[in-house]
Formats: sequence, structure tokens, C-alpha cells
Amino acid sequence: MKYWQPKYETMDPEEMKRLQLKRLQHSVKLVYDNVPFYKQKFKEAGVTPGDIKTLEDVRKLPFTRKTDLRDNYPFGLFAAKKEDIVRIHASSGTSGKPTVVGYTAKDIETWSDLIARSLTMIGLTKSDVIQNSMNYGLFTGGMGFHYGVERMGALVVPAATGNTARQLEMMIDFGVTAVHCTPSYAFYLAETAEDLGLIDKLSLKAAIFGGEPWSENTRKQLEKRLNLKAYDCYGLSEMLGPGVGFECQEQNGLHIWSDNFLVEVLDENGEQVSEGEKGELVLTSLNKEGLCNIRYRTGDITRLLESECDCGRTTTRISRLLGRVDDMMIVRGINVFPSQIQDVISRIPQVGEQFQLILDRNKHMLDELTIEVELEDNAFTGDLKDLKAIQNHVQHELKAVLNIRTNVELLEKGSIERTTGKAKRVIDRRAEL
Ligand code: DLL
Repeated sequence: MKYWQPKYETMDPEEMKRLQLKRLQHSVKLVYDNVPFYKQKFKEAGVTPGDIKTLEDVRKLPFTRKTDLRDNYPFGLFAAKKEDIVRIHASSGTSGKPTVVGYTAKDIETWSDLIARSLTMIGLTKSDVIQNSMNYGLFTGGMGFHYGVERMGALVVPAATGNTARQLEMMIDFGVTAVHCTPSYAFYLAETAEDLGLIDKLSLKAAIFGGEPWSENTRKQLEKRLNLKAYDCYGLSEMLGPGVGFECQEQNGLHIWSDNFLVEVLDENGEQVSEGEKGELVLTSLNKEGLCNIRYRTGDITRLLESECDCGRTTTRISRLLGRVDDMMIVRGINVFPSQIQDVISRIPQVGEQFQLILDRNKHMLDELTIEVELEDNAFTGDLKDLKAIQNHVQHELKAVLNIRTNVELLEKGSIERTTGKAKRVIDRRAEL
């Protein structure tokens, strides 16, 4: 089967716009009538549901941010009655209370179908065995994805996270053909499988990576080491969870399910960027009941791509996520994104993929950025001169991209803590000084 819901996946663009407008008008009315927060915000912006006459009118509506969900913790932004909410999930932020999101029974159905669409899109069928190595708690990557696999009719192995050797054993014993995990964890899995000599025993053909940013080089490396095809899955709890955007077999950008989400990519002044330009992804729920977010600022940076794709789907397309607006570090006045550093490191064969960034302030109150990376076993000759040369090379490559001097520290393989979920890459100690 090529498509899960061909009607929506291949809809004529003009018809899709009409559907989006109808659904946008419905969403706006839903929150206006049911969520005091939205009613108040719309009032302040001088807009009512009746003002939304075209899709472009979405720009009259105010933005919503993560802080709005936090300020209305836990259920203040829910658009459905509490008795109609059948499940909650939550995402832990860097500070304060988590963000709580709620789903009606219909939302869970919709979500499962979007995951089933995505899995079908990468060629998986009900004959596949899919291991879900994501945290099964309040995190959406566990149960959210799980129900989608079941919806498609494939066999789901709810492995959750932890015990990497056991994860590999399950993959071998159960004939697992696809795995869903964070890209950070995939490195850990690959490393462990190599150490235990298990790579040849695996029968994985696809991996679905999501939950955090990763790069094209990471794809190349992991595809080679695990002998599979790796696909990008984007999502956020505020919109659903995994499955908001997903790559097809072209592996060239993510399809955003346009019947469910209205996409804007905006510059720092809130203006729509032109095709191919970088900007912040802003999403509006078009088909949600429990939590229906209007113009939600994801904080994620992407590019709008031309919507035509050789896979035949007509949805909006975006590039892989290129970092976060708020992840940006300002080091000696220069904007630095962890994703740029990840990209440089992944192109240097003498060092591994694991890295950690430490920001300090030196005695002259100047920022110091230290990058800890692991030396690959085969790059260690025992000669200090060689180590120094590698260190200089990494520093040089980073300087060329970042335009700032950094301190590179080479560590023994395995020294950087491995993670089963999302990696914590940045330790900022500047405020402590
Ligand atoms: O991470 C949902 C998810 C689970 C997506 C499993 C994919 C797979 P949150 O915990 O709310 O939800 O975090 C959402 O994670 O705004 C991005 O910054 C980041 N993120 C998620 N997927 C990707 C990706 C889940 N493929 C936040 N590439 C988002 C880059 C991603 N960043």
C-alpha cells in the first residue's frame, strides 16, 4: 500500500486550501467559545472568529507560546470539557512546571492515523515488527507512537528505554524490522551492537529518529553502521507529539500533514519568509479538540520547501529542523547553534558523534566555549603530537564555521554520558560566576 489516507495525502492543493480554511474557522471559534485565555487574547487583538474569511486572515490572530501553556497549568487551555479528555501527556521544559496537553478520544484516533500515514509513507506495512525505544511515560514518543503502529496493524514491541543490550536482544529474537528512538540513543545502540558483535544479527531495514535535532551526516553514519534507512520524524506535544511532520522515501524534507496543521515560517519580525529562507515554524491546529493551539510558536527553525514531491504527496513540506530559536548561545556576541557544532564534528572521522558544550566566563569576564568530544579508538596513535594535531584540526574547522575561537577537549571514548532519550548538550555555567 502506498498511502494510508490517499484523500488527504494527495489532495489537490486548491481543495486542501478550502478544507484548511473551513477547519481554521472551526478551530478559531472552538477556542473563542471555550477557552477564556483565547477569548481575552482575541479581544485584545481586536479580532473575532467572524474576521477569518481567508487563510491569510490567520495573520490577524495573536501568537501562542509555551509560557501561555505554563501560565495556565495544568488544564487551562483545554478546549474540551474535562470529562471528554481521555489522556494527558506532558513535556518537561528547562524550567518550572511541565506543559500539560490533553486529548479527546477523537484526537487519539487522528494522531494514530497520522502515525500510520507516516509509517506507510516509508514503506512499512502490517508485516513489520516495530520496536518503540522511546520513554513510555508522559512523553508523547512512547504511547503516541505505539497506537499509530497498532493502527497500521504492524506488531509493536513496547521496549521503552534503558538496558541497551536487552534492547538488541529483543531486536534479534523478535525479528524487529524498524526501530523508533532518538538519534542520540541510536548511536548508543550502534556502539553497543558493534561492541557485542551483533550488527550482522539485526534485521532492521528502517529507523525513525525524532525528538531532537540531527544532521545529514548523522544520517549517513547511522545508516551505514546499522545497515538501514533512517527517516526524520518531527513533532511536539503542543500539536500532538510525534507525527506532525515526517520524511518520505525521498529523504528530502518533511511532509507536514496539511489537513491537520496550518504552517507558517516567520522571520524575527513575524513576517512570512520566502521559500527556501530560514525562519521559525509557527503551527495552528486545524483538527484538534482537546488542546487546539492557534499560531503556536514552536521555537524550531526550518525552511519552507516547494510542496511538490516525487512521492506524490501534496502536503506542505519543510526542511529538517535546523535548531531552536532559544537554543541559540551568544558567545562573545556571536550567535552559535549546537546544531552547527554537531555538523562540524560529524564530518571529522577522528572524533565521535557524542559531544558536550560547556560555557564559562574567564577571569576577564569573556565567554569561553569548550567543546568536549571523544576520540575514535583508531585515531589514537599513542603519540601526543598526533593528539594535538587532531585537536587543532577540530578547532580550526569550528572556527571556519562559527567565527569564534573554541577550546576543544579530546576525551576517551565512552566518557560522555550516553542517553536513552534526548541528549543534554549544553552546560552553561556563565550565570554561576
Ligand atoms: O519530542 C515529540 C516527539 C517524540 C517527536 C518522538 C518525534 C519523536 P516534545 O517533548 O514536546 O515532543 O518536544 C518537542 O523537540 O519543538 C523540537 O525542538 C524537538 N524535536 C522533536 N522532533 C524533532 C526532530 C517530542 N525530528 C521539541 N528534529 C520540538 C529536530 C525535534 N527537533
